[in-house]
Amino acid sequence: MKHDDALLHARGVSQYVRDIPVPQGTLYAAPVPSPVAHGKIARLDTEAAAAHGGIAAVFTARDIPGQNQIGNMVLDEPLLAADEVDYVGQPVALIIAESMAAAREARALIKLEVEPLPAVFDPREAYAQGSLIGIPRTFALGDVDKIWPSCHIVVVGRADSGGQEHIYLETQSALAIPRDDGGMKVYSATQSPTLVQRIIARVLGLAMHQVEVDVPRLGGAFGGKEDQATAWAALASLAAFRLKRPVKLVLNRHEDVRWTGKRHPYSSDYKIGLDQDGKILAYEVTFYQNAGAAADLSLAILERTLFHTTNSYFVPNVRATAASCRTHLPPFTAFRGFGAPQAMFVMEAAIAHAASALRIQAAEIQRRNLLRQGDDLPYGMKLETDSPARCWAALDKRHDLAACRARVEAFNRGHALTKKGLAVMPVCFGISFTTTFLNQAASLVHVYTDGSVGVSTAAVEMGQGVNRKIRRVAARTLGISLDRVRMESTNTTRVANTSPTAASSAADLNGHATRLACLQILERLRQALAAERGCSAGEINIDNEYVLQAHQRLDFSWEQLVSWAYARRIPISAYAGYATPGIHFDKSKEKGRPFAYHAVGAAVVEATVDGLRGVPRVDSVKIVHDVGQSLDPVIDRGQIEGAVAQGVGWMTCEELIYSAEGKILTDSMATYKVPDINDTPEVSVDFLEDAPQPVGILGAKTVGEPPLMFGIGAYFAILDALRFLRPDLTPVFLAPMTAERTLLLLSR
Ligand code: LUZ
Ligand code: MOS
Repeated sequence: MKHDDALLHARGVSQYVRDIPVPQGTLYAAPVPSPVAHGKIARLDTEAAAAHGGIAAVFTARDIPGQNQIGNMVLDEPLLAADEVDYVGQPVALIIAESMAAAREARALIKLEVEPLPAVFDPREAYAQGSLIGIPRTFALGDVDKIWPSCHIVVVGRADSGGQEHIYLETQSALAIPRDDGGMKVYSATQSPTLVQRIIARVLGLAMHQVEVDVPRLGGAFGGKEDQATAWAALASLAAFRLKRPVKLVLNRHEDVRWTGKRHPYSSDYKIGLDQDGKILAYEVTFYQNAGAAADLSLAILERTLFHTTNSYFVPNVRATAASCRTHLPPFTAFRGFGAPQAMFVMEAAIAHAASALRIQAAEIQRRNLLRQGDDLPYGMKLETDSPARCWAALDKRHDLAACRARVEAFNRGHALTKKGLAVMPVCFGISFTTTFLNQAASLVHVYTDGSVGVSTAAVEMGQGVNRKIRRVAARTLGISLDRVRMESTNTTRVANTSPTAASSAADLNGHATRLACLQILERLRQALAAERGCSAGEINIDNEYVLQAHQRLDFSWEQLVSWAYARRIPISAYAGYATPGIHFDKSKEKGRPFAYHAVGAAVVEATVDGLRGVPRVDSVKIVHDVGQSLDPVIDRGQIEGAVAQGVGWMTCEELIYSAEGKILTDSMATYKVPDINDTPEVSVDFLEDAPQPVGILGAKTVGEPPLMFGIGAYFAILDALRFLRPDLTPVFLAPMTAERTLLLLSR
């Protein structure tokens, strides 16, 4: 089964926001970025630029009719800098021109003088200066302080992980078209149509019903368009509103990489205590999150870091503290995993450190401490599945971990300069938005009189296959063929108050809502037909495009049924909402049941290091993942493979480098290295057998984010190989483990 749009993509005819034919008179917008990381705007003179040929207007903060504020969770982010700039790349003005090239060219004519102020780029430094977003939070279980003295060993250390650029293929884009009544229709490449709508309304001083946001599809997002599509859509709308002409804004790759947020870099301190047998007794950790210059989603991401502090392990005594530190870099934002990968990296570092101190395999510690059903998690929830241990066992059965280890050691005995390494990486990821109220969705289902079906939901298709999954839900619920069902664009006038397509939840939430809407239509059809045939509604069913009565197929097709129903004035459209049941969280106690369920898996990662050149290579990632009863195994497999490549990239080759002035140097695909076809490892995926899921839609578990974290194993597999080359090496936990870093470690 293919992705819904596979044929369109392959033929190059799929329309992204930038491909939508623009109305006549469309203008183009180019933001003017701040050249310095922190400073006071002393002079901003736009006259020369505005007078230039082909330039329609130049806007600054003074031209904003509503509020100059695009903050979502915290109101700390201007659309256009007014008095002060807080990071290199922050928009200070907007040039509108007849062509994109003219708009970009005119940037050179803007006279911007900034009096520099001290800037901070390191989260620990920001923390020391008291530059925080919100107040630090602590999750605790048991009492770590009481336990340290009774531990057989206690190790302390530091672990740092770098940021990660999303490299969605489609860069940030928006097309704003003024409506005749003063409102605005906006095509936006966003995961959060309602957020874009709300912020545009705020910036323009309009009611939300005057702003319509439509999302045809995204060319990838990975979290980068959860909060950060907003600014570009709002800028285009500002210009369209002022000039009463359509305005298009599309960032090029350099601009996108320079100006937009990325995964948060973290710096963390850990302390872990174990008994003689490798049982973890206590774990204490402090996370310093580099939030960048504005809150964006940092506090929600910080919260998910805390939720995933101990990953797949049961630790009876835990104290985890996390601080969001404000620095002068572009605001960091959501990225697949949303703070959980950063936490899991630290936990694995602590385990690797303890393993080397205890002189046992890390995998031994991992296995002995895997969460079991009923175990307490540090946030008040008990684990409701035995999948961590079952996935580990299935992985061991499928790939024989002891044999893998023996094979690696045999290879290493036979090779002096090239060494292999191995790491197992279990993942246990909570499913639901941690912000409980976001766990809702809605669906609008229209059945047309020819039997075809159109479905609108809050879900945004970004290549992850959510459209196909929801189509499957509708087709299965109605008893008709998949071809009958079409997914419409995501549009705020058809489905309002959308939660972002995020948190791996879109198929779950919107699938449930679609099922409920389809059931309404089905029930009306059954009632009407039962009345006509003098039977009970329960006897009527639709299966395989035909109506059944008491399991007997009638000579009455779906198509005949719907036109029959329409002629009897039975409504064949329905709207339904869905809210995840049974979830809650009390922030005053940091306890609750925040997740509907946990997504679980385990992987074994193998790597090879060339000891002479220092080049690491991740050879394979072999996975057993619990997807429940997959809604679409091919899509799930694709999601897992892509996530692994992204996780491995984050841990090995993707490195963000900034100048001392806070300017990103790795601002192109030539300098920022993502895994390509040659260095993506072999990925093998098996689904856990007999893994039903009562909460997910039609028994399926979600796959979006969790498999990214299998990639963390790549770091530890390389570290393992390095220890064969340099047995005296003290383990360092500083990701990514690039070729440069590997070489430096080997040569020091
Ligand atoms: N976005 C969000 C997310 O707003 N809340 C979440 O809990 C979340 N989790 C993962 C990815 N995006
Ligand atoms: Mo996300 S990190 O937008 O699910």
